[in-house]
Amino acid sequence: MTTQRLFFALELPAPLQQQLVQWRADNFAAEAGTPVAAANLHLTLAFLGEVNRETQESLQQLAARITQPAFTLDLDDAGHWPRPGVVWLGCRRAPRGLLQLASLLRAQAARHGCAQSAQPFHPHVTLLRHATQRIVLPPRGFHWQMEATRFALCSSLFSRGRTRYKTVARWPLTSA
Ligand code: 2AM
Repeated sequence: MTTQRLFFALELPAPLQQQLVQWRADNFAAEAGTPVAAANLHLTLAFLGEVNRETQESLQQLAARITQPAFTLDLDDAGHWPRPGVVWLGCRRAPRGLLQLASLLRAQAARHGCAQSAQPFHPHVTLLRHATQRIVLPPRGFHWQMEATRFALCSSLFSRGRTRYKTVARWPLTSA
């Protein structure tokens, strides 16, 4: 049976992706790690792994029934996880709406056999991969704000040495 590697995510608006790429170039040395392509910058809500068509359709139906309010996300934190080699941007205070949405999607995924990490959910946008050496993080004071008005199901494809993310479906969050 054919499967796709899928995850639920918040997409970042293209202008924000460009701002983050510029900030990354200004603040990290080229040898710090492998930069994630601008179009691939996103915040994962729930990772599903390899999913067959039937499971995908069930999870899409459940996603379409979610009624959660839109929320504001402040990207004002950064960190380095040396073991997976990830440099990330995140929020000092994750909005409750984000945590609720991720928690719901992760629970639905788990009920459909998509194993969820035992680690607590730490919302983040991965900026660099293969960042296993010591990293000097930029001083605090950076801050980007975005309105999360929708969420998406994305697929991850690896071909010709590159990872590409493609949006499979999107659903709106309700306006306040
Ligand atoms: P990362 O950015 O922290 O690596 C697509 O691969 C997205 O799913 C990425 O945002 C990635 O998170 C996340 N992801 C990949 N494998 C994962 C896993 N085993 N558990 C949780 N998230 C994962």
